[in-house]
Amino acid sequence: RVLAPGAVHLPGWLTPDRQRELVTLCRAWASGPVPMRAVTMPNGGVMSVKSVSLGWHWLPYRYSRTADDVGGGAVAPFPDVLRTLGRDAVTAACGPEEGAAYEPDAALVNYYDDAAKMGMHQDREERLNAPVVSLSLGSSCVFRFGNTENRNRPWQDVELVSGDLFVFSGPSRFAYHGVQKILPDTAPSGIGFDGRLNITLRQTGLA
Ligand code: MD5
Ligand code: FE
Repeated sequence: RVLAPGAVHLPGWLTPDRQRELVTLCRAWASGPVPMRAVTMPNGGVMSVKSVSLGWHWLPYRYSRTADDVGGGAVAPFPDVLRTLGRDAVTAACGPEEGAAYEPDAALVNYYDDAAKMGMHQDREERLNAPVVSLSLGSSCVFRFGNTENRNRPWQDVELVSGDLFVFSGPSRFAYHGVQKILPDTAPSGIGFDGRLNITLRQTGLA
């Protein structure tokens, strides 16, 4: 479960009930003030992943309180349910002291259809090295956990399954990573949607 120092994978951390509760919440967040949509990158490419943000709006290479790519709507507030979930997740992965200190203020909900992927990248828009919490729902994926130097080898390919928690902290916080492929027809029965959802919690260090 520890892939590298600070990179902790806890399979099946979310109970089936908790998974369904989060799917319901994601559905509501996806139709909030800023709808879930594919982000356009500065080079004009459109991401195959669709996303919606809470707390701070994620845009390529920056955070904003407004969705400047889709008409400037105000981002929905960061919900208490995710603050608590984030502390519980960091406690489970890193211990109670790190868990209690965790103050996530941004959530990014990513939706992958069976054809969507995410290329190798670092999450560097945050000003702090607080942990990133990743929760997977729906179909499994092949997640590529790389190194902190570049997007090339060495990497480890890990299957992330519905209910899995992954926490990236300390020396693994700024590792390169990506989603290589979605594994069709792998969602637990009763999850209530096709494809994969990933919720990440972050502490931006912004005010
Ligand atoms: C996903 N999302 O499955 C992943 C899970 C993203 C993104 O990559 O940027 O939306 S989060 C994986 C992650 C986050 C922060 C650091 C590291 C991995 N890491 O150091 O490997 O949709
Ligand atoms: Fe990322």
